[in-house]
Amino acid sequence: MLFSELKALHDLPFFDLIQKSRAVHDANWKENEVQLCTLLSIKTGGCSEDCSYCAQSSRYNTGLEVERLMEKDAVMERAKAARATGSTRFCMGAAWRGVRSGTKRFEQVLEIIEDVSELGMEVCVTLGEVGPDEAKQLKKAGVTAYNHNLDTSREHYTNIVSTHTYDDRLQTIRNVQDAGMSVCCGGILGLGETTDDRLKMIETVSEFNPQPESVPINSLMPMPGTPLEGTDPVSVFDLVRMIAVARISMPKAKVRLSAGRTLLSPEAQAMCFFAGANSIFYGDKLLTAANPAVERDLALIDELGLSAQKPDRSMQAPLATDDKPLSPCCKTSECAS
Ligand code: SAM
Ligand code: DTB
Ligand code: SF4
Repeated sequence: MLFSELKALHDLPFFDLIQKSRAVHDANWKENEVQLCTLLSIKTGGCSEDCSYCAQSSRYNTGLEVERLMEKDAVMERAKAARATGSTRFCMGAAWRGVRSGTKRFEQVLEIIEDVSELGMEVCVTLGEVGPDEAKQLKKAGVTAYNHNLDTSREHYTNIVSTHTYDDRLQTIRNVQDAGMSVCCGGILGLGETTDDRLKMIETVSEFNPQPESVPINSLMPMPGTPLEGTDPVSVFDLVRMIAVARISMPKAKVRLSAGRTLLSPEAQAMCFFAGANSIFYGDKLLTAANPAVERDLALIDELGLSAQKPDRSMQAPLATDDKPLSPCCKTSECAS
């Protein structure tokens, strides 16, 4: 959806906007379901990149202990525990700029994915940049979706990260889609961006062809020691508006109410679900930061009469439509399309 259309929606009176997004939600998501995704950081800290929101960048003194890639058995234990609490999607994250075929660590990750995908949950990974070969191997190993966020608008991105570019991010997304994997792509609110930056990010993501399978909307968790420590929290109404425009512009995508739920009351979360969010990160920890306790989430889900969405291991990636070009890629001269 184009920026001008998103802007017009966003600027509607609050109730008009959420009425519209609720109608789109009801037309596309008949059941009152919420997807429960559990995160695990399989490689924590020591990252070469300088993303100014991230506790895992080696550029900042965040007090985080750097850890090696987890052993497969330890990951399996955590995945089984997540399944036992009712989680339907297991998302493994690594603090890397990216991965390369033929390296030991990539081989290890592929082995982990192969085993985790036997457990019946959807398997998502977020490992940073991947090329066409890596993307194909990840799909073959059993990944159902690849998470790679754009995080903010192209214009604001350079204020947040200097070690890689927006085009690098787009190229990875395109590689993932070309390999036939579903893309999970969203952003963070609260990085000092304007409302227009937020809407530009939604424009870029919603204009992907095919659209993403899921769209995480994170609120910044201001991590001690990062340049964004001490940043003001995002207003609940701004968050709900962004969820609503994401729902309207990407009717079939799961819209995930992601990082930052510890800062939200149950009533604020209920408003997010009403506006079209239908997925959460579930489990006491995100990657390094806190998340609401499982018991509290289950109580909220029960209170609202929601139920957990079943996993779809045979999930087909959304299909591209013929009437518009495929998702953009890096646009450099070496790149053919
Ligand atoms: N290194 C990989 C990458 O950058 O794509 C994967 C891991 S990275 C931590 C995944 C995503 O977590 C980021 O793109 C960002 O959206 C989110 N994230 C990281 N730190 C955050 C924070 N402090 N608050 C909110 N979201 C955060
Ligand atoms: C996403 O959009 N949010 C998740 C997941 N994808 C990888 C990560 C949130 C991280 C929050 C900060 C932390 O735990 O360090
Ligand atoms: Fe590294 Fe990803 Fe954190 Fe950026 S967001 S510093 S790439 S782990």
